[in-house]
Amino acid sequence: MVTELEYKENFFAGTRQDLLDRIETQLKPKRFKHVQRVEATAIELARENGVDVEKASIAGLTHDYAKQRPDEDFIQAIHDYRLNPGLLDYGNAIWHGVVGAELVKRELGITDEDILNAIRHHTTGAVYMTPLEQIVYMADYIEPARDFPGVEEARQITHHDLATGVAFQAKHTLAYLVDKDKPVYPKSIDTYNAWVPEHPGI
Ligand code: DGI
Ligand code: FE
Ligand code: FE
Repeated sequence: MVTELEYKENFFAGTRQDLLDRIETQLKPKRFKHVQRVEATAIELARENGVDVEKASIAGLTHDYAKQRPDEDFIQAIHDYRLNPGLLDYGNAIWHGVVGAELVKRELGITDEDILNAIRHHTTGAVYMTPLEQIVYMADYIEPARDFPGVEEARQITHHDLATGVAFQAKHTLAYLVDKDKPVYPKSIDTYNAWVPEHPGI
């Protein structure tokens, strides 16, 4: 049970309830519930894959911390923290992870790079992802309220083999973006190239 989880390590200076309270101030109720479902799924995947459950909890809860911030906050952060100025060509869909991780670091005091990278890469994936990064990327995609054609297959594949799940999402998200004439962030294409040819037929 998630509610019984106590933070024993020092990835966040406070209890899980303290972290929940901080996140609740940032998110509308629907999004706040989403991050708790992502946390629960991430914990499940962490247990299945021998990954630190506390890190999975913190990364799951914080992955969309910045999702509801105004664009100006992200633009300011890109300048203040000297992030790649090319990021300015994108929008909230990309910023809330990549730039959001910097806000999590500064505002919540979470400095573990594995957790921060899990936040950074949760939307686009990355060429190299640690097991924790793969878990957050997948938990966001298959949490129980997700409902899109193929989600059940995605769940089965992911619980059977995490890396194959990553390839499945990279492929289907890219196909979705192309179908909808949406701009594709180069990192999403890099993720596709790194993961999909290695897992043909998914
Ligand atoms: O924040 P969530 O909604 O929980 O989930 P998310 O951060 O994975 O965002 C999912 C959306 O992001 C989904 O509609 C696809 C979109 N997305 C993923 N990669 C890219 C992208 N959108 C654009 N424009 N470009 C990308 O490369
Ligand atoms: Fe997100
Ligand atoms: Fe999310």
